[in-house]
Amino acid sequence: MKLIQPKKFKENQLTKFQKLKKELNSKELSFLMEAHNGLTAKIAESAGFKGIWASGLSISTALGVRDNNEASWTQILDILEFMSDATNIPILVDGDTGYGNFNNFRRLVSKLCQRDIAGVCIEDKQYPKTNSFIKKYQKLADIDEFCGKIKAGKDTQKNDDFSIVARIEALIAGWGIGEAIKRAEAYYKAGADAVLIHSSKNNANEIVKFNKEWNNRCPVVIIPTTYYKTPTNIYKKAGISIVIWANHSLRAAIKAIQDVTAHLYKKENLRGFENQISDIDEVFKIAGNEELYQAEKKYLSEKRNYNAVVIAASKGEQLQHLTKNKPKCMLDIHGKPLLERLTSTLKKDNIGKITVVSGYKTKTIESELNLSNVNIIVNKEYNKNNELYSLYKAASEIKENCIICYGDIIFRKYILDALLSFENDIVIVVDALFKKKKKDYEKDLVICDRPFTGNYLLEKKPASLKCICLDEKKCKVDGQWIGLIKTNIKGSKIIKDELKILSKQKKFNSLTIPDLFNSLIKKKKKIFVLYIAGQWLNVNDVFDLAEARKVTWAKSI
Ligand code: SPV
Ligand code: MG
Repeated sequence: MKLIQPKKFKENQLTKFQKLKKELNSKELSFLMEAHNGLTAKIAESAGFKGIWASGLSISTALGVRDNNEASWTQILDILEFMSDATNIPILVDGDTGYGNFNNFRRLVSKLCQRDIAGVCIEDKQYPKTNSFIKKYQKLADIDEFCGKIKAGKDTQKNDDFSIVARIEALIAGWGIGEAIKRAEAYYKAGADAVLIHSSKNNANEIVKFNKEWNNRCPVVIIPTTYYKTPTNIYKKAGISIVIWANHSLRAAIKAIQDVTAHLYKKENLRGFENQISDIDEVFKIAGNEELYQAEKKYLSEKRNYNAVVIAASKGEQLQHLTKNKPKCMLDIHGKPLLERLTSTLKKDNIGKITVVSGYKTKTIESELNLSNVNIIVNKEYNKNNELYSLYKAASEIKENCIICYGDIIFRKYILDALLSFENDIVIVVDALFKKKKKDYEKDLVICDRPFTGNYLLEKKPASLKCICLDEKKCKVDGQWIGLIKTNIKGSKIIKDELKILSKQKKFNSLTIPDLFNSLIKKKKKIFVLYIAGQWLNVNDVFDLAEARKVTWAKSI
């Protein structure tokens, strides 16, 4: 009898077909872990298993049907495709009895090869199959008919290294070792790459006996579901090639799901059970969210990767009784809080994560703002410090590409679009048509290296900031900073580093964002300017509020 000569494979360059072949033919004992969907396949791979058993019993059960070929083979194929796509280790699929005669099996084999499934195991029983552990008469297939099936499969396989494992049910059906060997011999001759000898005994005696007689004529696979206590050594000594843990993911899942379901049903609360289930981060980790995040950075337009930090801690003293119960950012503008209009403008431009630094009456923000994609950081001492301190509270969120803005402004979306199109490290938005008014507390007036040209669509090179927070009467002002900043990765770091330095100063609690700008300018850091001509507003007092409620564009943002 010809002995199988293991093929020499170059490690790391193996196809899934070759990987399974290698495990079947190697002298080492290896293990396949059951999986029944993409998730369990991934878990088997990350645990270190060299291959997966796509169990018919488990896939059927997970689909809510019986292991009697109730799920069609194409439905199983769809599941296998998910499992194969999710992993890099080979899958040996439980092909039951081959879903019909040789002809049906041929079609299965060619589809499995197309889907990168490394091998199939078929059992010598009749269609529709019955699970081997169901204690009823198990009718075996005719040997010649089964051999024809194996031959048809081997002739059809589109990949030379695809494996067909012939499963012998003679011991299950009570026909004894003699019949099992006879069948093994016939199947091997018909072209099977390995045989699987199945047993439902609670010890490995008949398996060991079979192997002794079989004497390694071709690789042998076993499924120790009932004789699971057998020490691995016995299999090694018997010369077994692969051990399959055939249903253990499914059984573990059933128990775990039953437990948490019962707990939730009874207690109507997860408390006390949280450590017995995976946390959501684990779910994202298994799903591979990190890869998507990296891919988004590579393939999506820049603006999708923006974070935003919105400074909305102050009460708005000038608004007097209007801000008795809510911060000014929550004042109603055409039926929606101002902050809702601001955050929805940000969301419309796909700003991924918005962090609002609240202070005064945080609860109103929490209860009245749509919090999807919005995270709130509370500056509890908002009345003892100034806006730079609020920004500092959210320093960890100033990362990568970031929008930083005051919480009491709204602006038309094209302003944000234009800002996001700048590639410079730090860019601020300056209104060149600011009204020469007005109030003592009006600030953020700026001088730039050149004035607004009046034709901002054609401005190729952005202006840059020379200084901010000036006394308008003393010098010629180019505009008013509207409270909106954009940074890229480098700009975010520059701002964060400067915040750290300024936070060490005694007067830090009194500092404003313009102080941060001036400090950066002193250090020769460039702050670029996007000039705009109106189409934004802030709400500092009742006059501003009245204007905001008058402006019609505010309704549509
Ligand atoms: C399966 O996992 O579906 C099998 C193995 O066929 S067993 O259920 O142990 O027969
Ligand atoms: Mg099965």
